[in-house]
Amino acid sequence: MSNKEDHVRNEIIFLTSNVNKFREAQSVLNRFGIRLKRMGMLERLEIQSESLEEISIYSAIHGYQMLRKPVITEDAGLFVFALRGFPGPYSSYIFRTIGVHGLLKLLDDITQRNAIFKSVVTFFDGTFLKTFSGTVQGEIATECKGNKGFGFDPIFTPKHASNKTFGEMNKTEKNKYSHRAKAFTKFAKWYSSTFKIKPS
Ligand code: ITT
Repeated sequence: MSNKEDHVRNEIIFLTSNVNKFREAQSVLNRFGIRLKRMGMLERLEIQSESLEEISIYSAIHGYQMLRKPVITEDAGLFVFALRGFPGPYSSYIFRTIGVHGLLKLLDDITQRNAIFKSVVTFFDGTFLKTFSGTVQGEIATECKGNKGFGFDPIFTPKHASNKTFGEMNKTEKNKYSHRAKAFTKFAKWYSSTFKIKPS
């Protein structure tokens, strides 16, 4: 593996159960002529850890070992300053349990609403193990706004985006600011220069 032809011939498998993440990532990679194929998370592929890097790298290594094809994994989280970084690596669990409204409730009467979304993308093809991260600063809105996107999008207002939440943005607009778009752009730059991929 890892020779140029194999990478050009094969798509990269993005191991994720989240279709929205997949669409946002593919939209970034389209500009670079890189194709992804989505595969749901394989069983026992995610570990619990306080580090997005650790989770993402573990999933990529184990995903590659099972599939023997180039894989990408991404772990992302929302870090709220007033909650000392919570829910961070536990974002998926918190979203499934207390949800967006539960998080808003934790911030009742709190005026310092700064937060960061972070994404860590890992690529592994049996030879190259690379991680790329992206962050976006913003604030937690006081109520849900917009019905686009997924997860905590309706309550996250990125800086310098005219007060709109991610939930009020389409994919293209969200990708101008998002943690995911930043991490995948870094990956795409590295991948296309390493494997000499030209936009199609
Ligand atoms: P996979 O692990 O299968 O890729 P996931 O949805 O569990 O999918 P993560 O663990 O990376 O993805 O993300 C944790 C949670 O953080 C996710 O379920 C969302 O609730 C939230 N999240 C991550 N990125 C987000 C984004 O761009 N917009 C809104 N919420 C996001």
